[in-house]
Amino acid sequence: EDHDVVGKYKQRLLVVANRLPVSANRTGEDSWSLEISAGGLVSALLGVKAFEARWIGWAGVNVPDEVGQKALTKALAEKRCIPVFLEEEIVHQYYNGYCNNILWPLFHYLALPQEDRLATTRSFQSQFLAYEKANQMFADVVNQHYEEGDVVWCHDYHLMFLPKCLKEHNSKMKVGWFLHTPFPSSEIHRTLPSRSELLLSVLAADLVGFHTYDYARHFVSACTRILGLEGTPYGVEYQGKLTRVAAFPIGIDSGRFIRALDLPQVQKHIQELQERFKGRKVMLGVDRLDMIKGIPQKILAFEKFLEENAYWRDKVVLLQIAVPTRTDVPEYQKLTSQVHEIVGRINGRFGSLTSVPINHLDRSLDFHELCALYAVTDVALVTSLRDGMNLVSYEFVACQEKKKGVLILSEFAGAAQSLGAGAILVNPWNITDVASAIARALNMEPEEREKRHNHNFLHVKSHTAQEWAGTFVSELNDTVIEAQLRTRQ
Ligand code: ADQ
Repeated sequence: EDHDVVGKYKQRLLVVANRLPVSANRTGEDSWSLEISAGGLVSALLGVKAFEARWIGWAGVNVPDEVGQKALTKALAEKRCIPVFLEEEIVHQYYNGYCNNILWPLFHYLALPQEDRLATTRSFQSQFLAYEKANQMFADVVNQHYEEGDVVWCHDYHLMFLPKCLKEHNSKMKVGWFLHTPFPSSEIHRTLPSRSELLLSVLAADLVGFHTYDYARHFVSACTRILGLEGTPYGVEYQGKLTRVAAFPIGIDSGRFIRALDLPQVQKHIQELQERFKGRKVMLGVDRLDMIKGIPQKILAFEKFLEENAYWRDKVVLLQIAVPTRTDVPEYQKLTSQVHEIVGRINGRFGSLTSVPINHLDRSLDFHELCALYAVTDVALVTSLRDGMNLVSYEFVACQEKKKGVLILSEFAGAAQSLGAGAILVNPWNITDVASAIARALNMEPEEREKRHNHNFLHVKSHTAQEWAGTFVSELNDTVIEAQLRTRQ
């Protein structure tokens, strides 16, 4: 299994991420049912045929007993997944606390709410200790399974401490780290009490990757200003070695979306949707319900548009699909009720007995429904306040070969760097700006729509997730070889 068709040895790739790409349900004392969740990362790595990938991560469930742990480990092995078991208290402090309450808002330039600020400052130290401890537990599992020659690819802000733990154990291990969120300006990173520890640990990796050149530059400035290290166009000099820092913009498995549009069940959904929204233009938002996605701002901008454009009131509908996440965090509960309140108010104000301007759903859609929805949309609205990349904008473009609809895209999403020329870029904080972008998109001439769509489609089709993963891993291999050559010289 570690050889390809011509019998050539395939390099093993250990992908370490906080969550395994499966959801696990316990069905008995020693039995589990597993479902693979087809996220972007999974399809990206499925496409990388040159490597033999294994996943290491937390299964998202608390398994305190040994019988359960053994059974889950065995079931996961069939899916090439290796679990890291985390106790409930660690999950609370490391995952809910340090990762989601501190790093996530900070990396997205979102301030903590006033009343929580002091509480967070107080719990900071214990949460950071839990973060280090959890990262060490991930490292222990990697070390157990590592074989010489493997490539270890660590993912995201949950595991910034991992490269250091791994290299301390085995300095020869090839270690890469990739951040899926933005890396903020060094002035923001400076406010973190553990600012230096995190940077030094990431620098232990051989290759450090970000979605955009700006994030990479912010990281290098943070190393220069906070640690006093020397930055070069290639990376950062640290302990006599160069840690390579570069941009690797992610993409999607565009073929999967394009092919899905021809499936009979997707065609059926498309017809139903077209029937349901006949005579009206469809505007679409698809987001995890998260502060960073700017959902209330988007809906307020839509309200402003309706206020100013009476003509469009019964001719347009906004479908906002917001899948709830982190539902046990009070901030997220507050956001849900805030969105419900605004939607209710606007529908009361502009709705009629037979139709409402906003259809808001608090759930996720399955892949086929999602593709159909993307295909019937006239205008997609992505108004993230900050977003590492934003794959929804890519998925929309992939499904628009027939319609050639318009993408309204936040200038604060990483995707603005790649799809900016085809999209209408907006500042999501300025609802007047977004409202006029909506008017412009709905009135856009077909020739201009086509030109803009073609630009974006070409990009989405040629910059795939598979290519992203392949480039990162081969660059990691090259970086290590170059470093070895340099030490020999
Ligand atoms: P996310 O913040 O989750 O990812 P995004 O890149 O848009 O954001 O990916 C979301 C994925 O979930 C998409 O594939 C989308 O189809 C799916 N999804 C979202 N809402 C859904 C719904 N209601 N129903 C069904 N599916 C839904 C993080 C970073 C991003 C970065 C990615 C990848 O925050 O900036 O682009 O990682 O690196």
